[in-house]
Amino acid sequence: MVSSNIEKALNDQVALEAFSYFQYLAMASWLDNNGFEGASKFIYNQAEEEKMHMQKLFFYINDAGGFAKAPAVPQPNHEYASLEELFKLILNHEGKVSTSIHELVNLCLQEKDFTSFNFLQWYVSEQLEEENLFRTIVDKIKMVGANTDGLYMLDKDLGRMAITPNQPLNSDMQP
Ligand code: OFO
Repeated sequence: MVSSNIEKALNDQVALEAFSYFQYLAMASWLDNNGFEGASKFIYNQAEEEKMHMQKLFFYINDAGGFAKAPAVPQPNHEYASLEELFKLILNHEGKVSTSIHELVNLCLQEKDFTSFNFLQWYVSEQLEEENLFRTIVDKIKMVGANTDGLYMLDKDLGRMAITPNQPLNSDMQP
């Protein structure tokens, strides 16, 4: 059975994953409204992944004898200066999510809650993948710069990744 400390920390993580879901939904909408159809599909897909992360934690809390609580979620940002800014914000946000997961794992070790520790290993790996994925995308966006042909191809590439999520960016970006 989870301690009250760990129950609270897990519920806080539910809230952070829920915020990620709504933040990515807002970003996907901005992308859709600004001509980035492929990137929009990709980020809608990521939003769905965040919802799954939230639900997986939510169900675990009750399975482990705690009480999962549906969180209040802060208003996400709706406006972005550019594709580059948006993806840099995601990379930064995922870094914060990783820190939060690592603190949670550390708490489990301190309290010798090896069941929750084991459960959270999936999130540790998932965060490594996500940070790596978004770092690659930010690097590609920087590489393309203001080249409109390059941006067009990158957007198409991101759209294809929405169909097969979390695949490495392939390099057929040249027209
Ligand atoms: Fe991408 O944050 Fe969930 O875990």
